[in-house]
Amino acid sequence: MSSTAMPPSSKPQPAITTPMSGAPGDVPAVDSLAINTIRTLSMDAVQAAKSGHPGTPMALAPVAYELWQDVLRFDPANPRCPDRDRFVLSNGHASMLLYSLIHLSGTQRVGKDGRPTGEPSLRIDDLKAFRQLGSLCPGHPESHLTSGVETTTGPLGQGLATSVGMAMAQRWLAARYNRPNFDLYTWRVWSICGDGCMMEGISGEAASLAGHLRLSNLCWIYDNNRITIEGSTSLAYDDDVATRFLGYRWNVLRVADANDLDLLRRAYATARETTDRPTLIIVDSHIGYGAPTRQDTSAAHGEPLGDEEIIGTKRFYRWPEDQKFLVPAGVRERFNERLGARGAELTKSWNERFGAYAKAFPKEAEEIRRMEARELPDDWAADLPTFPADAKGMATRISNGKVLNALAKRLPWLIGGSADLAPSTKTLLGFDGAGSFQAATPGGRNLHFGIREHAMGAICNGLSLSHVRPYGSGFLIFSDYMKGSIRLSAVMELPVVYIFTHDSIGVGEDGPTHQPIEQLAALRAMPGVLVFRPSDANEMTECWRVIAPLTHETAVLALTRQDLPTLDRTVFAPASGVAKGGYVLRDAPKGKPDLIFIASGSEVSLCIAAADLLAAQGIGVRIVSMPCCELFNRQDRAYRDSVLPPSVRARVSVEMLSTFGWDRYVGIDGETIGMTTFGASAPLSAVMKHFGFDAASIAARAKAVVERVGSAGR
Ligand SMILES: Cc1ncc(C[n+]2csc(CCOP(=O)(O)OP(=O)(O)O)c2C)c(N)n1
Ligand SMILES: [Mg+2]
Repeated sequence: MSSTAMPPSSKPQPAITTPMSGAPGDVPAVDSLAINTIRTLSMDAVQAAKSGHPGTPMALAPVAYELWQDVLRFDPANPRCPDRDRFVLSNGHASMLLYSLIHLSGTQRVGKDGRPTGEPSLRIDDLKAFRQLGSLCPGHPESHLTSGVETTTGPLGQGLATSVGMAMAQRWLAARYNRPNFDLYTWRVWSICGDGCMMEGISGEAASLAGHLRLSNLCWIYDNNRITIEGSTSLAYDDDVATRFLGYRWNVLRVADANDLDLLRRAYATARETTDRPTLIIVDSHIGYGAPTRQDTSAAHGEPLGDEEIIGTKRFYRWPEDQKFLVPAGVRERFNERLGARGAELTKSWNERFGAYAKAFPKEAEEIRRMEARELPDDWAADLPTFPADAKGMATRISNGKVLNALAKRLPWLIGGSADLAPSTKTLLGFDGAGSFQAATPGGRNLHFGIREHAMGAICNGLSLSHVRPYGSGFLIFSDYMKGSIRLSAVMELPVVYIFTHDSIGVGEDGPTHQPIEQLAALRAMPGVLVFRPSDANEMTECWRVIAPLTHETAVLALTRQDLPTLDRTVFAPASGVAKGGYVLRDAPKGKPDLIFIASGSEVSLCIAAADLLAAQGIGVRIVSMPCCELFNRQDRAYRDSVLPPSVRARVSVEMLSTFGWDRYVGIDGETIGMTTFGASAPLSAVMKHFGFDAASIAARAKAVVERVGSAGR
């Protein structure tokens, strides 16, 4: 199919109510007016901000308009209706497209409880404040900020992968909660994306999984404009995208002209009618559509058009050239008439469906209510295990598996899996009925992400945005592969749980490529993330006691491959100290300690052994277990000082990872024992000995600190 011919730059200026320029067929005048309103709002906002991306909203206005007005089941008056269709703008730089739609549709602002507040989500003044400090229209859409934005996008490809998580959530929720004659969950997911999203590897990972899972509730709309920042895509991109997606087992459609509402409508209908696979619609468009000199150029991508170009473009749209942020009469009403009317039906039908459901299935309805509110079942902690003291003990990956299973039995919407490492990460839910999530069994609670870490993170985000409680697991070293997704969990304030095992050079034989060094420090540096590294099985349980109730924070667990002793809590302090992030695990036998060891995870038991050696030499040691630095930092000064008294300056931190970040705890006189190089491939004990992680070496270094700091420092 061929594209429409391009507009000449010097058209006469007819009246504002004429049909949309360049649109084939009969587009009602009011619809062309609405489409051009989206375009001009986008141009004006970017110009006012002196920054942003005008060209893509201009090109995609008809694509998104047709989708929202004719297809999307979304109620602007109730934007969190649980059974709404999800719209994801994966090319987040085109944010003004979404903001314009949210504004024109009269989408309501919702409160923390998800209920409409009676206020509009975005007023015209918010659009005028695009990209300004504190604005509800930030540079890229942020879901925790702006009602109507389903997910934060901007890092290209993330939105697409997140949309797969949303589609999986629909499948899972439908399988668990729908009943004959009670189709509670029926939503579809529509995502718009560009060349950048297509080029990023994460979209390939996600598309591959979506194809495998036959997610026919998913449709991606690819803006095939052949332009990215550096210029034509011919610089770096020759994929035959259609063939690629056919290979992923998707249905592939083409719309040769982004202005052809009729073709778009038919493509959307085909996507909806396709029941055995996801759909990709490849839409040819012209970035900066209508701009006299910038159309089809990368100059339309990421900078304001400039006053002169805007005048020329408005002339082409037959728009009053001197008006800014103009919303002609009839446009908002048109949204009410179409999207709004359908949306009201959606809310009404949901309320009726859910009301009747609640009568027939009160237990399930109560589950849904709690899930939507991010509340836990009353008895969620009933089966959490306590582990008896055991010198051999078990790896924290093993104890985590036990705690996770105990929790999952009581928290039915806790679902998750691994990037092909469940036998190693021990995250499989093994109880009867847990099942495996597959196309034919979408109620399964064990997800198989395949070897796709980056997409796994984004899919977890999509699941979490849909209010199921997800976890994803893998090796700590490969957290690097999914950092972009983890970061977005935190930015969106989502309580996703990442379970990373093989958390140190203790991995042994696999060697430096598999031995994390700087990964934990990087995760700890991320705002909004709580990083837990428990030191034994009982701390493991306590970690989950903190993690399960989280509603707005992302959690990371760093767990060992190797066994760790289960401490005798009649000798050591209770593991409930985990809730404070760090606590005195064992104090010096009498009075003020000569030395404080601060450690996490596997190094805690190492410090106990070193402390015993030092005790024999008359050095009194306090051992502080620090499973979660972020929680410890939140405690008041009195508590922190009680754990790390300022007067005790001989302090040694021990972690078989980067020492980065420990200085703040050991202070100027202390010492950080950790890794400053990559690891080595050898059996565990040889690696530990080689890098000085044995009790005798640690004790010797700690003793030197005590001697150096001396009595003056105490
Ligand atoms: C992961 C990632 N890398 C780089 C960028 C910076 N970036 C923003 S838009 C863009 C080009 C995108 O091209 P395309 O998706 O074709 O968008 P269009 O210009 O057609 O709207 C780039 C490289 C980004 N946002 N995310
Ligand atoms: Mg492009």
